[in-house]
Amino acid sequence: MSVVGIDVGFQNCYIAVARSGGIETIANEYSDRCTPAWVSLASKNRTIGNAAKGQIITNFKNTVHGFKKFHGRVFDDPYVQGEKPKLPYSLHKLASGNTGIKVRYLDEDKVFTIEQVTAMLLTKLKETSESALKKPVVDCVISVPSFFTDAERRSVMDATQIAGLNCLRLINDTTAVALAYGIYKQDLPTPEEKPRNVVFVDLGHSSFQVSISAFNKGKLKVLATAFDPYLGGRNFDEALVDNFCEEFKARYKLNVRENPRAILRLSQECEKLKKLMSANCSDLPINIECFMNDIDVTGKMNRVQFEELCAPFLMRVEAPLKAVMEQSKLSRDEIYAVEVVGGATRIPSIKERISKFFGKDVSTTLNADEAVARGCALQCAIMSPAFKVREFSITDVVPFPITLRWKSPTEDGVGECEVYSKNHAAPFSKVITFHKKEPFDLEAFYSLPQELPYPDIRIGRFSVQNVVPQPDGESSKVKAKVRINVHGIFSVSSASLIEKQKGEGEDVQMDMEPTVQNEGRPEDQVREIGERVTGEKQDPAAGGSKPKVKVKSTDLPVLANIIRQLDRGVLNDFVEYESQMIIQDKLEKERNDAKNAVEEYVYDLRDKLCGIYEKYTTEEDSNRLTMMLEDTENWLYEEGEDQDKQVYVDKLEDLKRFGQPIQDRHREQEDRPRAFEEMGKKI
Ligand code: ATP
Ligand code: K
Ligand code: MG
Repeated sequence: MSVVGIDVGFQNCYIAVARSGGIETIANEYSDRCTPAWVSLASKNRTIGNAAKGQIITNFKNTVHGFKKFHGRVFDDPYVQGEKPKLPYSLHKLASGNTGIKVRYLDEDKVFTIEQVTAMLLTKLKETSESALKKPVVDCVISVPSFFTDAERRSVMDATQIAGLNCLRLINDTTAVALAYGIYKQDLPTPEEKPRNVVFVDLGHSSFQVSISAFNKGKLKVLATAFDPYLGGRNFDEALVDNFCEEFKARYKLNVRENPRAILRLSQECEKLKKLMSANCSDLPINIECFMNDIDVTGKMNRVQFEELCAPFLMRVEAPLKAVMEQSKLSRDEIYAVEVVGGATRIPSIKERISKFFGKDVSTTLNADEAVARGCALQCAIMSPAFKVREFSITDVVPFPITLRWKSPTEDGVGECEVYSKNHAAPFSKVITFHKKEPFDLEAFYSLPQELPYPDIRIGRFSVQNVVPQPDGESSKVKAKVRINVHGIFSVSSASLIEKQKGEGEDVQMDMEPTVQNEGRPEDQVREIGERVTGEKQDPAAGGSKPKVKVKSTDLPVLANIIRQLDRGVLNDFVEYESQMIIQDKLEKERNDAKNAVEEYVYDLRDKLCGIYEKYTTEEDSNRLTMMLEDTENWLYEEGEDQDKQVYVDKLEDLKRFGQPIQDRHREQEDRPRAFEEMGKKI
């Protein structure tokens, strides 16, 4: 069984695996531990990761990047609409209203869902892990931003399924970092002692996340999370791009905005400049040759100017820090350390602001790029029975409060109950008791629209079916179990109809503590019952003595209608289609390899015919072969440019029929003296 952790970043993805020596981050075929979150579609295949990024200038309309935040979003979402003009590829409104991506693939116009695009990226990451581990990879843990909602998380889960992965847990970025921090610490307070509180800050390319975790030996509890989902390194790049667009307009009369290729090149150069400014205070140049209309452009900037330009973004650093402290109710001197990760925390002014806010230096003891992936791999190791690792329990939090609403025979016609408050422990299950005579719907939604990263507060509708009155016509007692699962996803996971069977002895069935909340209505008595869930294992914490009544419990079907979720049938089609695309890529690779083999043979043999093979062939044969090689070379550039694999294989065979005898004669000669030597040794 594989133990793999994947950090799927907006810009950069990292993979960590558990091996006998511990956790290590692995490199891809470019010896790069970072795989860019880029996917490029073409007429014969897809390229993903580093190779896709290389396509950006030549195939920009079909090279997709910056798509992470389209998960769970409708096309009309303000964020999606805001991104649209900035992207070199096209977005498309799907029939469901969700965001799709429109590209040319296999010479056809094709719309992919965001789940499919992320699945392509995951396929690449899966293959990279498989070649490092030299075995199939299925089980994994994947990170998501702590502010990802249900719709976003479900969408990522669907992507993992399309890619053939079994995601054991979607873990929040900062929680993965907390695990990577805590698991090796030998000096954590004992469970009886006051915990050690550590702040984790992750500023990536697209978002800013902060959390506080309380550590004791063998466990961590997230106390609070806060975020700015729209603040990241990309904002700084964009500010630089805007700045130079204006400057180049004034100085060179260039309308850069109208040229997507130029914008892409400028963005790349601006990102480089931004990184250089992190290490350098002085004026730094930006030079782009043949930028537009054959004009070379130059510009410069220094850190002071940069900070001035980016002041509106720098100012946004403090709010989440303040929010997380307020929620945790800790004072600053109760904070043991502030650990920063994420590429954009390398901007000196960001670090300064964080350190000024907490009144202490920030710690950079974790690898800023790899900590999330390492945390994911650690979580995967903990959950995998195949791997021995120190027990470490994680309690995460609910980022946005969740409310349930249902029809009720009260004056206002609705019953409502906030089932999860902000920062409620997760994963977590609760049981709510209703008194109903007929099937009913539970509408789940986020209670605080202003906190949500998008406008649609709905989560879904859960229909509790087959509810009937008691034989005496009274309401039946219905218990509905609501749950935030290990991925941070909400559901009404089950329901049952409880019939009391009077006078049939005693038995404890109600193993939970009733009455946290009681609306006091005759029909809908809402009772909230706490029940901790650790992973998949339930912890029957409640208990105690209760009135013992024999009860009969009948499971009721719950029909879930989830907002913005991919249709399950369609999801299965996508699983199938992804494997077809994988095969297509493999075939295309084989075809290319066969073509390259012909090309290599031509060059190699031609060289050797005038060199080491010269004396093993006649001049006539040599001339004839040279002609053949030249014809083949020309053919490769003309009608041989784009042929089936078999054509190349046959071509190579043709050439070898003439080349091989020469090669054999040469080898024979070469081997003869060596054979004598060997014999000599024996004697
Ligand atoms: P997200 O977490 O938002 O999904 P990500 O995980 O892909 O995004 P990271 O890899 O953590 O993001 O960080 C990438 C960002 O960090 C980019 O904006 C990059 O330009 C920036 N960055 C990396 N190194 C430096 C540096 N030395 N100075 C300034 N910025 C840097
Ligand atoms: K990353
Ligand atoms: Mg990240």
